[in-house]
Amino acid sequence: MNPRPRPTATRRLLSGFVSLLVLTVLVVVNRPMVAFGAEALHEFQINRLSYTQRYGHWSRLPVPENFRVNAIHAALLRTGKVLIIAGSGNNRDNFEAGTFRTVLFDPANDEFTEVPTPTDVFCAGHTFLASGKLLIAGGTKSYEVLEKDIDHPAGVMKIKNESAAGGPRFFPKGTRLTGRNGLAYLTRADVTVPAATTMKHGDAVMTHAGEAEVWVDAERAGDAAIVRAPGQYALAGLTGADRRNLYGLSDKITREKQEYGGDDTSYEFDPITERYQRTGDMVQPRWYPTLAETPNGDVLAVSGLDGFGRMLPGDNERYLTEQRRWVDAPKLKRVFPTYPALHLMQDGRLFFSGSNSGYGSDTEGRTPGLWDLTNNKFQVVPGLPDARMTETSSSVLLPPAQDQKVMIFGGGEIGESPVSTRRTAIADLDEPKPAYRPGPDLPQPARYLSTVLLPDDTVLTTGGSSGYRGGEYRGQTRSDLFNTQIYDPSGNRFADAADSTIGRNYHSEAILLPDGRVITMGSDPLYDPTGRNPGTFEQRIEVYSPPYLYKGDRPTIDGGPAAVQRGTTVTFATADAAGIRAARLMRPSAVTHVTDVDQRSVALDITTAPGGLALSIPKERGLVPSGWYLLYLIDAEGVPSTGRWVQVR
Ligand SMILES: [Cu+2]
Repeated sequence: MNPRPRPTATRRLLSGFVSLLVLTVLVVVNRPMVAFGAEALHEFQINRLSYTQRYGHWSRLPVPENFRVNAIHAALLRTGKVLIIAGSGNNRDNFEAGTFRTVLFDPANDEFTEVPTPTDVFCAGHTFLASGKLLIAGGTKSYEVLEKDIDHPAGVMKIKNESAAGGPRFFPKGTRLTGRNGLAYLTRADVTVPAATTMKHGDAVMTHAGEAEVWVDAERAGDAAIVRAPGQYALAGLTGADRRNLYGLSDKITREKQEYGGDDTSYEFDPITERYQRTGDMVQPRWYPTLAETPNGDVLAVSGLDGFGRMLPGDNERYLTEQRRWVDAPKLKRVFPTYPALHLMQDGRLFFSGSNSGYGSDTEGRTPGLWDLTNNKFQVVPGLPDARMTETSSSVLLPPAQDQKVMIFGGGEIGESPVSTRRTAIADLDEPKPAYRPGPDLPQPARYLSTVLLPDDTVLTTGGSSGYRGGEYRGQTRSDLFNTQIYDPSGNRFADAADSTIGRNYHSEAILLPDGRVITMGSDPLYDPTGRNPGTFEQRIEVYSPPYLYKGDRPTIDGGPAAVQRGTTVTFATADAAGIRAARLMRPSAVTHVTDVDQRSVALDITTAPGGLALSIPKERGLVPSGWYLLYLIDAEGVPSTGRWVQVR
């Protein structure tokens, strides 16, 4: 028998190619089966108890069609319901139609309800008051207008009134002003100009002109009506002395982009009636302000764009909670970028972590530091690595609040820059000369990372994207991050958690629910997955169950007071007293644009008491500001009870 000849190299190559071809055809034909198999295996793996005990578990929340909204703001009310605010939801059609949305989600029964929304609170600021009401101030008065859409040059006209005698003067929308160039400009809205005021300085009487600002648009389209120098404008229809006393002043009238304009409305959202209650208006209209609680229970509104889309030059204001009205805070003039993260510290100072979102000076007001509200002094906190990458970063007061450590996570360069960072850093503000020190890096560079304090003293970090608004990053068209990790301050390291299944970038939120789960919502990508068409707002909601929910029985809180005083010791009933390792008071989240200065976790000293545990409430207001908190008892395995609402006075 002749031995079979060895195939030539060419033949071998050819037969290998044929096998590969056959295999490829088989795989392609059966692709759905292969994919289905891989998916089923993945499903099986992520649902195993050994997996969920280590990494936790994500699930989708079924949201009825009519409750799907663009979640821009989220807060946990003391009823346990989640307030989800869209306002116009960054949608021009909604804005022009006056369609503003707010919904409530009750995690106890998965039910949604609609809340009437009186004005466009999109991009307002918010914080909880001692009463448990959510103060919501500012919002959107006008949408941006892009350069390409501007045919008629426009600008801000200041209308002056030099006369004290005639009282305030009203000019309807469409009032004409004529410039030295002989061209006409029309007011975009009604405007009332206050009368001049007079003041006596010795023998001399000083007159201070009244003034009001309004947008004007050139009557005529095209570049001819552009004005780039300050000038005076004559108001049509005036006679006699009015012609001298009333006039317009404008710095420039151009076809440049018009930014979003802020609103001055302010509300307290009542968790019991579930309605917005109007308060006094703000002194300044604000778009993208931060509302920061101060130790006496009043609130400071900081930064923002004004009614004409201009950065407020360090003008901040104070909400007098007792009087439900806003007043100017001229002694607290200080420049910050929009949505600055201002954390209330034990000594009553506000720590600006550096985190911010949106707009601001390139050079001024971006340095982290401690702001003393008693004298407007600012102590710089140095040492932040990647100091230019604080925009769209997030920061938290690490648990427990007594440690007085603030951690900053990720962030990007100013504006639409594609550059972002993996950096985290921690400032120990208890030190005499506090400074940032590097923390462990995030797995990927991240903007818009959601950071949520958990009852077991860890911090869940989830979502975000490496690129601007989920877009292009290092050659990839989309850059949403699905990896989730849990930071443990005691070991100063991240542990991997289960992957989320929905990308969350700009305009997304995550907050702790009373039962210890975390809800995530929102995301406003600039582009669709192809990177060529505009993106659509993400309206699906996910819920993450941390590993501690898979470790068996949870301790219970069986009874206790509904309200407690700072500096006192109070007894809560529990059958699990012997196994309890820690007790925490957690202030609920109120978050937008990854800015959440409300959430904090305060440690309570524990002693045994008949039928339960005696818990000591710290006495410092800067540590435990008045308000509603969730009380958690945590056992030796790190398993928390369900939160129980307690009002701290
Ligand atoms: Cu925004």
